[in-house]
Amino acid sequence: MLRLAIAAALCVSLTAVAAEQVILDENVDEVIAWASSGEGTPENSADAFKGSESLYIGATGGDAQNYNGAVADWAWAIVESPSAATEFRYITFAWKKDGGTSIMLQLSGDPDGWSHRYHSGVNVKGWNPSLEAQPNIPVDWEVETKDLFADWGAFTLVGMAFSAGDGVGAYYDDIRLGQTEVFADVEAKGKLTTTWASLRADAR
Ligand SMILES: [Ca+2]
Repeated sequence: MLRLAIAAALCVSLTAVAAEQVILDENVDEVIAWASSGEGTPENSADAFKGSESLYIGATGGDAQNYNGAVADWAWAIVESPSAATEFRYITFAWKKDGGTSIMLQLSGDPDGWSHRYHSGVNVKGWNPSLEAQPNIPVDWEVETKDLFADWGAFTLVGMAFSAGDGVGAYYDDIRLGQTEVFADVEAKGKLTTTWASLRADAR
């Protein structure tokens, strides 16, 4: 019985891991290379939520962002019931700000272009539609997990914008697409997660 319970729990866990697509984590230089539009000043930062690097968007003026509305080879299908390897429903991301009032993540899609946005704090540029994740900016790393299909309906995700909003830099890390709302645990700094420990505790 105990063995069955562990096997069943592990099976669920492995399924969740298999159904994820990493957009941003330890590939910051690649992301900076494709997010080549915009007037932000991107850097590979050692201030990471996960692993050893995050994407920092310096924002000294202009549109205060870096983006690409049509990343090469991107055609992630956002659907109600994902099954194929390129189909997803959920997104998770970690972000924070050094101060200021605004942070935003924009998703470019077909149809509707950039009209899929999330922000915390003030939507200082007035870019809409945008859904508020939190009323205040994340002063430390915060993780947001969103149901893209529920929020925006079906679309094909083809691009992304990292938008610091005001004159203060913003950090992004651990952006993943998932087929379920349960993402694989992250061993973030100071937040060692416990998939196996939880399994063992449940089985006792
Ligand atoms: Ca990282």
